[in-house]
Amino acid sequence: MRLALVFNPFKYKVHEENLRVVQKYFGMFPPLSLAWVASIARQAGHEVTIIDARTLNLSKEEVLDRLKEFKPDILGFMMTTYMFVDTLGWIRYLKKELKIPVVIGGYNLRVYPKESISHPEIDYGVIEHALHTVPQLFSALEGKEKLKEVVGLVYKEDGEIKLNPAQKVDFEKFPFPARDLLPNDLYAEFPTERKNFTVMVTSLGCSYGCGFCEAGRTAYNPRSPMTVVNEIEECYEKYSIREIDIFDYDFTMDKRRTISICREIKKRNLDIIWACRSRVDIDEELLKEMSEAGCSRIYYGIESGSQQILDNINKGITLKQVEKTIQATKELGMKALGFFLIGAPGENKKTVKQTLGFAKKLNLDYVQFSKCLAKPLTPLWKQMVEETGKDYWKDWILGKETDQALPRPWTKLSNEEIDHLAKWAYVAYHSRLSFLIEATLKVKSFKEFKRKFLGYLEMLFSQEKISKEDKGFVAYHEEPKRLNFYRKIAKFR
Ligand code: B12
Repeated sequence: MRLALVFNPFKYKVHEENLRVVQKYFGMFPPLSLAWVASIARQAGHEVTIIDARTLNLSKEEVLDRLKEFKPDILGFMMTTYMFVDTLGWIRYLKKELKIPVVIGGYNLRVYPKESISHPEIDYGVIEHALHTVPQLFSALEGKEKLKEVVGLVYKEDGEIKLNPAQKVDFEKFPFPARDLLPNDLYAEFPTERKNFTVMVTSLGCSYGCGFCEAGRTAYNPRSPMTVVNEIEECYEKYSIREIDIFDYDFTMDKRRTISICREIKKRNLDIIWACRSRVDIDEELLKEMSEAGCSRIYYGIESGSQQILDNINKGITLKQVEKTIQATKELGMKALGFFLIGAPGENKKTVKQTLGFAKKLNLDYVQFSKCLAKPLTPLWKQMVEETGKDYWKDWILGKETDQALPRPWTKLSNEEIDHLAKWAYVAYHSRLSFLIEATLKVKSFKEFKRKFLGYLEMLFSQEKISKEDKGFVAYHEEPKRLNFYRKIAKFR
């Protein structure tokens, strides 16, 4: 079979947790989920292409031209809950033109499998991982198996939507993502220092139970240190990658595994810098190993400067732990980023002030103030659905709901106040003279300076007062020249 995977651009949403300007400058990331699907399908003997229309800034028509050239038998898309409608628009257009089956997968399928494929343009849905499902589905489409035997599939038969439950997978068994199908030199994120840049995932799941997170209490499924470093080495050798952001929910969850990975990176002498996400309850021994292995940034889930709020969201950390870990991180020469929530359960103006004050005291290199949201599968969402009897996200997937800011019954702050406070926190944090001087001195290239300076100006002068729809939204691209080159090649190929 010939499979074409399309990663479509997505617009800013009013219901988003980030402010528009933050979303715009976030970065250009590789469509990693699709790269996993591609390598799994290839391993099973199929031909695959990935069209990263978001990064290449391709229109629907341009993607259609490329698809006509590739001549796929089946089209595939990755679905998140929030961008479902954008992707559905692309599916509608391409399906109408190409008239071939469409398969979707991605996180949203875990939450709303049947609703997701209820749209007539979508034929199949992979509920969880592609590892067993995709090879089996393709074999069924080739007439070698029956659809009812394909594990983890949701499909249509005799006018009915049928669901075959998924099987557990061993993440260790996944092949490396097919980065050879991606324009690796176009990717970057806001704090990137080196090129080429990529993202990696080395473990699935998280055993903690934070109230705002959908990954809470899901089975921890790590890849072995050797496999992780083999993938890093492949990135280094084959794709000239020199910076990696590890997107695991909590990369330091298993201290021994993390230390083994660090030691293996050092042993292989890979001149690579990397970033990861971590809880703050880790120790100096681990931080030292990470710093020696090239870790240059750690993104910490700090969430709040109020102990009461931390307890309300079941974070299981103390403000003292935060201070100690951030100080140790910085002393070891790594940059520290803090993720904060605005509008968490019990939040008021005073606790937001405490959060901003705490962030300033920590003097973090980067901060992100996200608006707390009842995301599907989170405890906050479960509570909201139970109390109101209404599931906004389900209706959104079914096309019955518009994009809107959702109620936050757990705080007395209004949505407008939360928008305003998030914006105020960003401006106040970044406008300190000491921060501006320090940040400028740490900048390593003109490109990095330009990106950060433009982002700062936009944050100051063109942020909307409250979040609103933005139909003309385009994500920031720091490589317009190279992008044009790729687009030209695409045209003449
Ligand atoms: C890397 C990443 C990104 C990258 C790349 C996205 C991509 N398409 O690969 C970037 C930064 C671009 C990104 C963007 C966004 N992301 Co993201 N992302 C991730 C992250 C950290 C890792 C994905 C990954 O590789 N996981 C490991 C692989 C093995 O698992 P997987 O992704 O689930 O993929 C498997 C299956 O789902 C399935 N599958 C997935 N897609 C497809 C497609 C087909 C055709 C098939 C057959 C199967 C299939 O097979 C895969 C292999 O087994 C996850 C969190 C996580 N740790 O998983 C969030 C996550 C998926 N992202 C999320 C969100 C919200 C977003 C954004 C909306 C954020 C934003 N505001 O911009 C956008 C939307 C992008 C879009 N087009 O919809 C949410 C989704 C929640 C939800 N309910 O839908 C997650 C779970 C993070 C979170 N905790 O909030 N993301």
